[in-house]
Amino acid sequence: MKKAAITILALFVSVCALTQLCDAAQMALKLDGDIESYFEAPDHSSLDAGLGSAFTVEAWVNPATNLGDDTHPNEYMILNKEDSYEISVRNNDLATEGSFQIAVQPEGLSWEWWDSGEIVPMSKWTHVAATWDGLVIRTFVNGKFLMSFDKTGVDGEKGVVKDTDASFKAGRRVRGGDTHSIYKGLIDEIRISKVIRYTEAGFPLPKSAFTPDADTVALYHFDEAIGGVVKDASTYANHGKLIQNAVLVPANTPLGSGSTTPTINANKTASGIVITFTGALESANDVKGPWAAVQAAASPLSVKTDQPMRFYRSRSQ
Ligand SMILES: [Ca+2]
Ligand SMILES: [Ca+2]
Repeated sequence: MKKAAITILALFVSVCALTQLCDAAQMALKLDGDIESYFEAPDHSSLDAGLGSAFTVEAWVNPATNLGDDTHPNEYMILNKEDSYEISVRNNDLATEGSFQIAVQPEGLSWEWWDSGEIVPMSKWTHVAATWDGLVIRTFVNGKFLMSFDKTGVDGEKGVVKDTDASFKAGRRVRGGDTHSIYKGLIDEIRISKVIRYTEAGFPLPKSAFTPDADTVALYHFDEAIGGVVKDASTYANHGKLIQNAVLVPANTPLGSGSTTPTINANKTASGIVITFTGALESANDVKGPWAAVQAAASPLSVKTDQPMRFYRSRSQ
């Protein structure tokens, strides 16, 4: 039976490898609300000055809480470029669920929060977005236009985003002390664009991950971190880091039109193993391959142990 045990182990190893190579699982940024953990990318002109007078900021969020408490007197930060722009789940009353809000700081003026009036519910995925065209902020929750606010530059002229050296953060800001604004829950698919993507007509909810275009200055899928680095999918390479306990976890972000991660499992029987799988089954003599499709394989597949060791993996179809 030793041979069977080795086969089972190899099976699991190859499943993990395949998940990374072929079928990036849907993952999201998870923050537990501790004061040291967040996501951060260095300042770059594309994230503030380069936006000029037009941007769209958006993300999928799934807050673990949206109620204020003693350490969260008013807001849970989704993303923040301090003194330039930020969006949050925010309220001014400890007994009231937070709503989607945005602050913009044009050159020469000060911060100001604007409340879309729409609650961002707990334990549920919600798409939030806001645009600014130098004159007016527009807010959207789940594709629905909510409110607009006049936010011009100095003297009512078209404003430009203030340029600072602050890093870009998801999950917290720096202003207001250590515990200020720490987000608790999941954040996914953050996109910053140097263009107005949405109008007051509203828009259909994105059903898959975004593909970067020429106007995308940052796009974080949060599906993979290598050495704690989450890559920016845009051409601007605003890669960021998971700080302290910030992690990526498997998530059910509703971006499901992509390929489904296949599953494979094995159980010992008296004469060998039974492989159950979804997707297409492949096998190889060596874990490095070459891999070949197992012809006419249907799940569950019985494999006897009185034959040379083989490795099995499943691939999405
Ligand atoms: Ca993701
Ligand atoms: Ca800057």
